[in-house]
Amino acid sequence: MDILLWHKILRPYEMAVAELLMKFRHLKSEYQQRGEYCPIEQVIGRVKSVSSILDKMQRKQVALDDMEEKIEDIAGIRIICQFVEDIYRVSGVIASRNDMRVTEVKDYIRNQKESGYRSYHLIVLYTVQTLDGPRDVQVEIQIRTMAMDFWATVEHSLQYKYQGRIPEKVDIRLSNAASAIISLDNEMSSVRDDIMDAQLSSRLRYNLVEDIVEMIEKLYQYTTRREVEKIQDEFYRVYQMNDIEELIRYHSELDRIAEAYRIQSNRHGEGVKIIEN
Ligand code: 0O2
Repeated sequence: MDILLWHKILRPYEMAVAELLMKFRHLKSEYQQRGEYCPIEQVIGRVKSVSSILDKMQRKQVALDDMEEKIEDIAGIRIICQFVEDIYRVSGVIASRNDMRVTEVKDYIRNQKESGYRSYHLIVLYTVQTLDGPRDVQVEIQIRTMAMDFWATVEHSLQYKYQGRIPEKVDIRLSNAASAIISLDNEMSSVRDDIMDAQLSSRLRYNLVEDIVEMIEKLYQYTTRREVEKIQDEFYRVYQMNDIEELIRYHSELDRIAEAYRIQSNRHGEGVKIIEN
């Protein structure tokens, strides 16, 4: 039998997880910088431990030679969303990318598992560049709401504690909790528009203030201290009005002043434009 050099085998999976984590986190900040609603709440990733791989191989009767093909979640990314609708949006974004190829979809939301488990799984092929050349590795991407994640985490711990033989009364509780999670996700979806509005407006305020502060700092290099003081006082006055329309108006006014000095503020500008339309 060949000797398995586990760390060498797992290296490309580690690379895949690290790269994908970075890409999804970038995607998240792109939404935020544009001032658009971000369907991704949190992204985490892990490479399965050797013991967990061996357990799964034993459970599924997988031969060592077939491990990399049959154990599809050696590399795992988990994307947490606020709403069920966001899960399908994120899966659409993933399907449209050309740096990963979806090979399998398991929708445990529409087809809940008997255990009560709900989540949306994609298996993708992702290419990493190794010293030996390009390598395609399978990555499992789990997309779920915060509520689904809470349930899955608790259930996973109980499975571990009872070694897969959860007592009936605990099982009934888990099943009740799974139903409550469905109701919770449905309730949250029904106020999704209101929550999204509130989040966007708070993001817009954040972007505007960042932009304004940046423009004031740049203006300080071009105009007199007295002038900048006047501009800053006006900013604090407008800010205290707690009126987003006034803040947008002030931002445009400052933008015109900055333009006269040929100062460009583009760090958060995109977001401001999009929401003004
Ligand atoms: P771990 O320890 O989380 O890594 P398949 O042949 O496709 O049916 P497979 O490969 O197990 O079997 O795929 P599946 O069912 O999509 O499960 C993949 C992962 O989803 C699991 O990995 C779990 O992380 C999670 N999962 C699936 N079912 C459940 C469940 O009932 N409860 C919880 N808490 N998580 C679940 P692992 O390797 O089983 O576990």
